[in-house]
Amino acid sequence: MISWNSRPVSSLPGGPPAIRLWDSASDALRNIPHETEQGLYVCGITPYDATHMGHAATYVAFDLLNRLWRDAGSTVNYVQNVTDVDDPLLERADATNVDWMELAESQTDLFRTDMEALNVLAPEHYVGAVESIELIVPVVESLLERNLAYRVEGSGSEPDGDVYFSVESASELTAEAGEDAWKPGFISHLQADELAPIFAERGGDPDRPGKRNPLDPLLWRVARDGEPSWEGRSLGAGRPGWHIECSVIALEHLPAPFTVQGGGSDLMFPHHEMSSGHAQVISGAPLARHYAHAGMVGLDGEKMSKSRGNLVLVSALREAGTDPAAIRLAILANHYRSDWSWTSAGLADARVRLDAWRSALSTATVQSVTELMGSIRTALADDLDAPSALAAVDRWTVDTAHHTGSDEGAALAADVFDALLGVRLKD
Ligand code: 5CA
Ligand code: ZN
Repeated sequence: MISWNSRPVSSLPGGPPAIRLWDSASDALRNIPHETEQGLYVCGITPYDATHMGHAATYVAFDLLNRLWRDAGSTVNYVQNVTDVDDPLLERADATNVDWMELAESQTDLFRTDMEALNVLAPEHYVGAVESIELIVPVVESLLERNLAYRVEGSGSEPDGDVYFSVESASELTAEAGEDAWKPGFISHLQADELAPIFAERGGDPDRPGKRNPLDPLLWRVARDGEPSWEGRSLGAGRPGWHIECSVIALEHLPAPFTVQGGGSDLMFPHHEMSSGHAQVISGAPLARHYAHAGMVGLDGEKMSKSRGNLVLVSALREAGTDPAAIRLAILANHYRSDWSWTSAGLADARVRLDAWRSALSTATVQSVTELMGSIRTALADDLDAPSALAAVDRWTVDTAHHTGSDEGAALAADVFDALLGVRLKD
């Protein structure tokens, strides 16, 4: 699938200190060792109501990591998927009486435009679920052959043949991996009795008759009338489950284990736990070394989501004339791991801040900007602490207010804000 266009990133003198990032699986800050190539997989959108501020915040968070790694001299292999066929997308298409493919294409297009406007660097590989089905089918066949998956008989209106992943068989197989043994709960740290209700809320079907374990997730859904389906060789016609999509796409483009698997905190369980479980039994290695999650963005105290209908869309703000750099600054004023609410006051503060930064360019000297660059790098290397980085820039605008700036200072400042924070002060 085509991705979007990234603006070129200027390379800056020097580089950041050692990078630390919160790892949800170990529930601790962990050093990310320097590597010539870093691998990043961030779960992409299900394209039916893009791009709300929660999506935007998650992709801006991982964009900071991408930019910081590049600043450290690494190349970054960034992979992102598009869940361009799944139940919620089909349900929305049905409810609004539009063709599901047109809905997916138009929403993916809108997302690309929003990402470009927000100056989010494009992934190296932007991959749809539909275009990956031919890779997914043999993987599910092999899981069946290895008894890590099984077919469920039909009951009621459900046909025979849906394929499920056995969490128990996968846990047993990986048990000898010691610390790396896989089991549900390893990222989310949810207790055993909390898993099934959350699984049900997030697309799982714990009560489906015939399953060996309520938490077993769907790998292949055989064709139903009125639903799209694809040729599935020995699986029969159907479509893939959600988690296997991300496992197969990640393994196709990244070596296991790659550096960071990312997404919003709503994906820890079941999505990231199941997709890494699939990947671990497929490849024999854990999927990633770190699991990083962005907090949930709400509106007036509620999680922002399509189902609640309380969305603030990037495209609507852009159409109303909002500078995308101000949207980005409003996001960056919150630490990526915190849950926070989008407010018009936050956006108004970001506009004031952006104006102040723009005015300060005329007072920038190479020396003051070089010091500021060090502070921004230190803040970002400490678990992507953007609010501290923004505070350092604010202090710099005040401290240098009476300086006589230089063209070189102004150019360096613009490059620093763009390369490290993705905030463009000039076009
Ligand atoms: N297609 C799947 C991932 S494979 C999916 O979750 N799609 S999504 O459109 O629902 O979300 C896209 C990304 O935005 C995910 O990383 C998700 O965790 C994140 N996200 C969704 N809602 C919010 C929110 N309210 N706040 C922050 N991030 C969010
Ligand atoms: Zn995913």
